[in-house]
Amino acid sequence: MHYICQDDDIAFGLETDGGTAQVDFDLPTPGFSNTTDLTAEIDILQSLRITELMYHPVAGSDFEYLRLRNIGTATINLGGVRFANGITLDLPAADLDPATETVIVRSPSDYQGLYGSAISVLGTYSGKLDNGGERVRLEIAERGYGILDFEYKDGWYPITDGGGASLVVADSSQARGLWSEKEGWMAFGPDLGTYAGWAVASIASSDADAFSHFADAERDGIINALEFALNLNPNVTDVSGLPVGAVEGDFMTLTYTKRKDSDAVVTPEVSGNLENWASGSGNVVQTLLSDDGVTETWKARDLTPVSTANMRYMRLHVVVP
Ligand SMILES: [Ca+2]
Ligand SMILES: [Ca+2]
Ligand SMILES: [Ca+2]
Repeated sequence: MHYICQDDDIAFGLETDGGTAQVDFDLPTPGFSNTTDLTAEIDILQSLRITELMYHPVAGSDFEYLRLRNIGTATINLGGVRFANGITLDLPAADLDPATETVIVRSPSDYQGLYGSAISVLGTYSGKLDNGGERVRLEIAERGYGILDFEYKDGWYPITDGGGASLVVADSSQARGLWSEKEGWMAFGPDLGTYAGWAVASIASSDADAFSHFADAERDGIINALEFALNLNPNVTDVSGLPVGAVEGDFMTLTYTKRKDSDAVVTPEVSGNLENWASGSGNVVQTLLSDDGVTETWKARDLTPVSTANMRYMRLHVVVP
């Protein structure tokens, strides 16, 4: 008897065999008595959710990951749960406690090299998350019950399509149908004001070593920390955007562009002997030349006249946490 549209993957039947109460079942029960104990399956179905998809990392598919969360109140065991479409993986028989997350990845070493080990890696999947979007199915293998079955799209949030951001579910307790809708997801961008966020979003390399502060993968002599602080490009040899020194009238100047709103600290310093360096208002005066919202360009001027000194030098002191 059908009198309303049913939800996907929700069966409808008599609460007890031979009874009269009619209820929605969280699990269909073909071949079983309606009183079969499917508590474990129901817990998984109601509690296990995909909460993040990094399907198109800047650095290449080895840096993909998919985050899972137990949104329920009971510990669930993931044995018998599998990814059956898009990527394939039989999850190991590990427990996932309530409000706990884990990730599955394409390459554990690359994942941990770039993102760290704050979230444990549960398993390594085969295949890739298609950069153009595709259907992903998470199911209870033995019974074929769909936990989540959805199609994500690269066009929902272009910044997730190789722009450094991932797809994160808007609300992990939302209706399962929302996994297939743009409204069910948000773009989660890295914090470009931190070195780690900038590196994840900016460095196009499949080599985990390329992400360190001191790496210089494209060999332009500028280490990543400086590429970050001065808003340069870590993937190409920079020919413009570098600090420029000059003598204006009787004073040395150094004009430089730096990233705004970052935790890098860029300080112009002056010296007469390359040994003792000074900074601050008694030694250097700075003028803001331009601000485009992302970067600021400053001109620093040495307060010691060139004509009164044997030698004058200027440099930028850069600290990147
Ligand atoms: Ca991909
Ligand atoms: Ca470089
Ligand atoms: Ca560069």
